[in-house]
Amino acid sequence: MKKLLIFMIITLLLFTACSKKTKDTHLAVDKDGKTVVERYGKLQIIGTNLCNQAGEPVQLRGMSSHGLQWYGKYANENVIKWLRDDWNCQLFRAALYLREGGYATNGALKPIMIKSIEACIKNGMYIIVDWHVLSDKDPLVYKTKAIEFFTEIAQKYGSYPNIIYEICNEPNGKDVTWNNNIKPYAEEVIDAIRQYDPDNIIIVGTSTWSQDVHIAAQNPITDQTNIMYTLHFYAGSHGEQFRKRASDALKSGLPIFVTEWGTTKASGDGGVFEKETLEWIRFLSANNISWANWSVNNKGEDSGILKYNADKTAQGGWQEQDLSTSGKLVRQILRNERK
Ligand code: IDC
Repeated sequence: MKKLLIFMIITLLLFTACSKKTKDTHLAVDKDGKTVVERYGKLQIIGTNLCNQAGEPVQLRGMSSHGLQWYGKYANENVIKWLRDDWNCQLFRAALYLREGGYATNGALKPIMIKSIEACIKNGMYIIVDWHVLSDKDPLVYKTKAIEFFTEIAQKYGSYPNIIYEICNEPNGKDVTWNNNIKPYAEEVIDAIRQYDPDNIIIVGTSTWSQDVHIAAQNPITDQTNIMYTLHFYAGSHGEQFRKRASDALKSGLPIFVTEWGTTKASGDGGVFEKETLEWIRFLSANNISWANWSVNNKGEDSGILKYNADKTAQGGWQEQDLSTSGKLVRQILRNERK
């Protein structure tokens, strides 16, 4: 009888400890008011896992901005705080395009990036500083600019645990390969960052719009720590084949971060694929893969979280009727209301 009682007490204690852990998971701010950065601190990679300062695996989830040159108005403190408090976002990704009116020709976008970084630091969120290689295809095209930019960011903010560098969003084009273009670019940019920031996480894009983690896995970056690799998917266009790639890459030792995914087709439009989205979400959770959803805008495209023209002043405080179908679904996922 006594043994049974002891057994029951131990089981109860273990259960309470475990459920506490589960409850804390995915909270942007916990019940004691502690932000995710206060709880997790400096991130690190152990094996293929993104881990907190204490070495425990964590999964971070949040929203990506749209291109800062178009919807940079949402990259402000009110919206970021709203995403933390109402959407339960632990991270924000600020997408600095180079082309299409981006940073290559518009230096005024840097202060918007800085504003996003400072808002995340103030609100205890992680921030992905995204160098949005896309229509430029080959990251080497803007290598010098990238080194200059990331050196400055690392110098100013490298001592904050909040910063995550994404040095190359989606290299693409048949002549743009991991071995000849992306890896050499990444090695130089990483060296530049590491002069000032020895340890925050750096995420490297992969070829074919960050779909080729299997290729990066064959020739990963060595002699560096806290490096991750990007896999992007859009639930209406990519499914099982990509999940298999991700599983295989993890098995071969490659740490993966889904820095961008959408509920729609790869065009960012074409309807919301709820069932396929939830399949992905379960896969990402089961594998502790962190993610950011594309994106915060009111352009009227299906992957945008706001309805066309909602919240024109970009201050957050959105009500249900302001949100698009994708916005409602992603908010529920982030709030742990859908799994
Ligand atoms: C798309 C935007 C769209 C914009 C276009 C410009 O949703 O409004 O006109 O960029 O290039 C990506 C890219 C991301 C794309 C997104 C959807 O990283 O920049 O945004 N996507 O097409 N990769 C796969 C899909």
